[in-house]
This record gives sequence, structure tokens and C-alpha cells, in this order.
Amino acid sequence: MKSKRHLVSLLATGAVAALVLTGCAAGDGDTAGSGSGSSDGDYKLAFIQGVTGDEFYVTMQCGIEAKAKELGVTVNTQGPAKFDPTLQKPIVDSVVASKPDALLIAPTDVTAMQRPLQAAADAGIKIILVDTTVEDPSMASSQISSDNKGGGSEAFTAIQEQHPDGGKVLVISTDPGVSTVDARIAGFEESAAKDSKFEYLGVQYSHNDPAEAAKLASAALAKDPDIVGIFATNTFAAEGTATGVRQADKQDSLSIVGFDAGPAQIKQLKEGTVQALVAQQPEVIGSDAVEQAVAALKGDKVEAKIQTGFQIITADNIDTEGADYIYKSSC
Ligand code: T6T
Repeated sequence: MKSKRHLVSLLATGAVAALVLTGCAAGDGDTAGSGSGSSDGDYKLAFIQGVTGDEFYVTMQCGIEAKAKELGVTVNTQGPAKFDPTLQKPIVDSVVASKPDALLIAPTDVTAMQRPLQAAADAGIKIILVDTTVEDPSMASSQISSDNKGGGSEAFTAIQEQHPDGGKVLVISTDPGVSTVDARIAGFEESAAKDSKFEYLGVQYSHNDPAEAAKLASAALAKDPDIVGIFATNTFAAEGTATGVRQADKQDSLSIVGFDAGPAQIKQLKEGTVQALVAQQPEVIGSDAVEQAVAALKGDKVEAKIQTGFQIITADNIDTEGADYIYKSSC
């Protein structure tokens, strides 16, 4: 059995970065959209989450509400019960019918959400994409998300740090067609391909269901008991993977690196089942999104793309700088 090593602090501190690309809002110079807002800033915003009850979107909502209060605009938040475009599309349709001035949305699929968002934009609603995106995001005034590919690459580095002799590595994700997790996988795969000591076993999809992720992890370990690392690409994949690894009693020889930093994930990190978490900044994404929506509505300069940073959280920094990145269950 291989003993797990402590992640170096370089990894824990080097990852927070932000990149801003400046562009112009579509229809620069416009004031309000088709909604009830007026050019003096009394705007009505809508926020549609990827899924309700996910602390990532709860924390984003906290950032949205705080910034909305500061800027004197209103925001109505809704989301589907599952991360599923067939459930998210009818919500978009009903939000469009309610004629908000701007829609902040995390689309649940790159293809399926393309037409509903185009229809919203065609109705004169300013679109701000938060977290995820679609195949052709040109209808959006602004897109705000983490450096997901970079985070996936850091996840591989974290496993590499713990297992310098290499070995088998696996990815457990949610569903193909979700832009964020697909980018995380790409970053992980690109980095894994550069180290021939590692054998990449590919991706398994858990449909954003922790119970399914647990089953996948147990089954993978039954087939390949010598797996040294699993990268789980979001909260639900990571929570379930940790459960599956514990059920297989492999927590002492295998490293789990998960994306996100929900309270249950932090507990698993503190218990030692999970070795590293790639924490995003959902509150910043939400706050930036409101700023961009209001700028677009006022016809001010809009940042076409904002990339927010991330922080690697390990047992070494969870009580110091890592603590600031834990997601919230309520504001
Ligand atoms: O990882 C986040 C988000 O970035 C992703 O698009 C979907 O899953 C989360 O909400 C975490 O559950």
C-alpha cells in the first residue's frame, strides 16, 4: 500500500487568478430590454440556476443578491430540480414570458439550451452566462466562469504530487455536454497525457447523482484495485466518489481530488477521504454577473468574458486561506 504525501503549498496558493476580456454589449447604447426596467436603473433581473439546492449556485445567488441590493435592482431566482435541460427549458420559457430586463443563467447543456437562450435574446432580454455556456454564446452580453480547464489540469497535478511513481487514474464526471465539467476533463486529460507514468482509464458519467458516482467508483475499484487517483469533476460526483472509495476501503491508498467546496466535501476532506478540492468563486461570478447585466442595460461598456479564479484546498490550508472558499448553504 502506497502512503499518501502532503500536497506542497505551492499548489495550494498558486491557482487564484482572474482574466478579463473587454468587449461591447450587443446593442451597445440600448437602455432597458423589453422588460419593465427603466433607463434610470430600476431593472428587473432573473437568475436561473443549473440546479436548485446545489451550494455552488446558492453561493452564487448570495453574490447576486448582495450586488443587486447595492445597485438597486431586483432579482428573481429559480432553478430546475435536476441539472437537466428538459427541466430547465420550461423555466426559461416562463421567465421570458415574464419579461425581465436581463437573464443570468447557467445553461445545463451546450446544445439543448442554445435555442431557448436565443429566443430570450430575440425577445430583447440581455443574457449573461454564468458558470456554464452554450455552443454559440454570441447572443450573450457577457460570460463569467472559472478557469475550468486550468482547474482540471491542477487536479491532475494534485494527484501527481501524491503519487510520484504514477499509476492508474480515473475521472468521474456528471454528463457530457456540460461545458464546465467537459473543460475540466480536457484539462485533466491534457496534463495526464504528459506523464507516461500514469495510465488514464477514461471518464465515467454519474448524471450529477452522488449514489451513481459511488456505484461507479466501487465498480471501478473492483475491476482495477490499483487505481491511485480519481478526479471527480463537481460537487455531486465528488461526494459520491468519496462514499464509493470508503465502501471499497481504499481511502488509504487512493487520492480523490474533487472540484468545488460544498460543506459535505469539506467534511470529507477533513476526514481524510478526499485529498484536495478545487474551489471556485461562485459569489464573485454572481456579483460580476449583476454588474455586467446592469452595464449592458445602461449601454455602458461590458466585459464580454470574465474568468474567475480558483483555490486548491487541502488539509494544510483548510483552516487558513482555504476557509474563505467554502461554499454557503444559505446567505
Ligand atoms: O461545479 C459546479 C458548476 O461549476 C458546474 O457547472 C455544475 O456543478 C456545480 O454546480 C457543482 O455541483
